[in-house]
Parts: sequence; structure tokens; C-alpha cells
Amino acid sequence: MSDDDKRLAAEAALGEVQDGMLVGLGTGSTVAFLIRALGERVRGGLGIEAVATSIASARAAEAVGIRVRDFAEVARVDLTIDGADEIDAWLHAIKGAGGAMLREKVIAAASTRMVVIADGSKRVAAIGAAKLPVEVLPFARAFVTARLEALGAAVVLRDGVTDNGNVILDARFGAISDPAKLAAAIDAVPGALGHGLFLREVDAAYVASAGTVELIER
Ligand code: ABF
Repeated sequence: MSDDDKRLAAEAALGEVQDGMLVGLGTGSTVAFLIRALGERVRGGLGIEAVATSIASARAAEAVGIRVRDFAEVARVDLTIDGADEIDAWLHAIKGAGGAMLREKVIAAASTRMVVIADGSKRVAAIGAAKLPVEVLPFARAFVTARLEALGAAVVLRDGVTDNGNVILDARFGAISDPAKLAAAIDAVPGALGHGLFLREVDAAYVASAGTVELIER
């Protein structure tokens, strides 16, 4: 996991940002490099506005001079750039180690194009080894825990709450043989408000390893 590769992936994706765009900003340390670099472009005259997938990213963007709009007033985003915990050749991703995957999935779905940036440690043959974060209504914590265990997961309650005031259950399934089936099963659990399986949202990924950037496209 190298900062140089994170920075390289961020700068590669930055090439897709055009004047006049509304840009969705993801969350995490790789996106932090993107926000810093984008701030420099904005201070140099690039005319973009942003929406953010977390309070932390909104603050980081405002700190470097990027105007952040309230996503609640936005129905469409031109380009979203976000991190991932795992990404494979089919552009399936596991996201949410940063705890922002519910807002990330909403903004990704609202985006004309969604691009992942990652260092090579995130590149996997097939997703499933990483924990799968599930955002849960606190009222439903024990119920959703039981449903995830019934689906085969070992479940750990994460400390703290999300920007939305919900809790996160980290579910370890081991290998996920059918990600679409698992995503549908979790979506069907009342009180499970979101999860980190991104199976349709990602349009491309810039993955940097040892100074070289790989672009994975649909
Ligand atoms: C966020 O960035 C999360 O979805 C994902 O878990 C995290 C990756 O963080 P980092 O870039 O710090 O590895 O988008």
C-alpha cells in the first residue's frame, strides 16, 4: 500500500475532470490525494463544484477551496471518483472500510460516470476476502446480525456511528461465490440500509502499482 501509488492513481483519474463538471468526491486516504490535487486545479481556475460522500471529505474539499454543494439538492453528478477496499477485473468492488458506503453508493448511482482509484493492494482476482460492511438501523442491530449470520457471515459490530447516525456491522463471508445473490439477500433484510458490494456502479478503475497505472474499463 504505497502513498506514491495512491497519488498516481488519483492524478490519473484527475485527467477525467473537465471544466463545468459537478464532481462526486469519495472517501478515504486515496481520495485525499485526489482532493488535494483537485484543490490546486480549482485555485488555478478550474471551474468545478463538488458533492461529497462524507462529512470528512466535504471538509477536506472546502479546506482546499472546492465549493461543495448539499447532495440533498442534487439529482445527477457528472463524474464521481472514489476509493475501494477490493476491485476485480469485472469492476466489482467491496467498499466501506471508511464507513461511507451508503452515501458513496447513492452518489455513485447518481453519477454519469463512476471511477475507482486504488493502489495495487486493492486489486484482487475476485472480490470476497475483505470484510463486507453493512450499514444498519441501530434499532435493528441484533436482528440484522442474526440474518447476516444465517447467510454465513461472522459479524462484528464496528465502534461508532456513520454520518447518517447508523451503526456498521462488518460481515466476513470468506469467498463470495455469487456476489449478486448475496447483495440481493442483504438488500432484502429490513434494517440493512446499505452495504459495500458495488457490482454495477463502477465504470472504470485506475489501479497504480510500483509506479505503473492500469486502467480497467467496462
Ligand atoms: C472509501 O474508501 C471506502 O469505500 C473504501 O473502503 C475506502 C478505501 O480507503 P483508502 O483509499 O484509504 O484505502 O471509498
